[in-house]
Amino acid sequence: MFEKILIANRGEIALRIQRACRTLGIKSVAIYSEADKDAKYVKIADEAVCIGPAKSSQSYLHVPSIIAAAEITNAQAIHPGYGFLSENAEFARRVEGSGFVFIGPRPENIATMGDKVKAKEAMIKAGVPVVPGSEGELPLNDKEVIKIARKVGYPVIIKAVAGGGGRGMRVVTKEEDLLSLLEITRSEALAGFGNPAVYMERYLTKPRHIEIQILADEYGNVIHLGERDCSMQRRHQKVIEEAPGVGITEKMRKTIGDACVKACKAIKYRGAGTFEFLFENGEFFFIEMNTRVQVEHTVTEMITGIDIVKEQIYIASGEKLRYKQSKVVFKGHAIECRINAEDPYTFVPSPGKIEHCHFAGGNGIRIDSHVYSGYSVPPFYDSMIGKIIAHGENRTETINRMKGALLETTFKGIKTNIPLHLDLLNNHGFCEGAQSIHYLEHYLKNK
Ligand code: MV4
Repeated sequence: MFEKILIANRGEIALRIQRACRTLGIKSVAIYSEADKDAKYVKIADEAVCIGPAKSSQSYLHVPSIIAAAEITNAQAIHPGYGFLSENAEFARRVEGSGFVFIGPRPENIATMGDKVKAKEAMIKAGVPVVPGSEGELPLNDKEVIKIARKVGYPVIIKAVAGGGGRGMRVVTKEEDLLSLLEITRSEALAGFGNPAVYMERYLTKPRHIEIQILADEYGNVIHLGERDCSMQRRHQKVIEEAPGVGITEKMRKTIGDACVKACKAIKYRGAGTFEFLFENGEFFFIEMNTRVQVEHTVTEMITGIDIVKEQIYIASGEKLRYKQSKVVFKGHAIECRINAEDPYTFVPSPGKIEHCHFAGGNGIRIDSHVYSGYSVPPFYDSMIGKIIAHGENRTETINRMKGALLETTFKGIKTNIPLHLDLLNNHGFCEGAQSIHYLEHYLKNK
């Protein structure tokens, strides 16, 4: 096992990884930008290294500074968290090339999944159901593209091969619009990702976003930890996530989970990973794979009792997977509310000094947050300041617990989206469950 790990991230996930290191008795190194010097996890870190100014490109994305911090502190491994460099294959290669262990997948797997066409091809080969669409990237010949779209059937969606997470996509409802929207998507892809290649899929009009968490070790052992429903989103930012998914039967979970396990074995995947699916009319369609720990990993942890970050560290240290599939049992229901420093109705960010704050507690409530009374939320990064996770015997009990936790929680000095969460948890449609990815945006429009 490692003696010291460098945490190449900030905010609540830096604290989350620091906690996992303490659990395992591993020393950890916090890196921080000048804007994060007052973060509590920095102050209580075993060691902390300032790696640059507030701007991410000069700190949390600045590879030489991060590698240098690992060298001067004698860290053995680097955990990238989520966002920033977590899905950058070149970073993973440079970490390993500098003699450190990258706590994550093999660089080749990160690169494959970063190319959405290659990712889909790998899934088709492994028997995972994908959204029907073009075979690979679209040709440059307009007539060919028109033919492909007719075959796929309208509405279609054009996506950037190098995109993902909702960036660089266009829905086309009729043939007249196809070529102009194709051109726009290609030039945006080139400008945004340096790669103009695009592909096409049939556009699913009312899907849910269901994702499967997997864990894989170095030796080809793989398990799945069931699904999460992440359909409650606004502008591709998830707001509430839950596990298990309402209406996802044991049989469906086993079928799709086993398919993901088989795919991991086929591509020799290692580490934690998530398969994203669109779920419509009882069918799963693969869209993307995330090769990192995700914000919403917590709901899976609550219902399985498995510490995903701890397992990432065990896997990276070369241990055999410590759980067999038959030992993974799902207990109760969990919901996560992402707490953002923002206006709950306009969504305008609300950074600044937290004059005072108080978080909920009690049975079945978990708080993952790095903020405290007197802390100033810097304006340079994501507005998420923490997560409240509720766990209960069933979904109703979990919703009730979460409402209590939101009522107990107070923030003075900054605005948060807690009022929005309370509105949603009292909303009939939310309480019914199994809503599509468009539900929250429609709800907000009608309010
Ligand atoms: C789609 C889709 C409908 N049909 N693909 C958006 C994020 C990216 N991961 C894929 N996305 C979508 N792909 C087909 N063929 C609808 C979306 C989509 C979406 C997906 C998941 C969560 C939220 C979403 C919000 C809008 C659109």
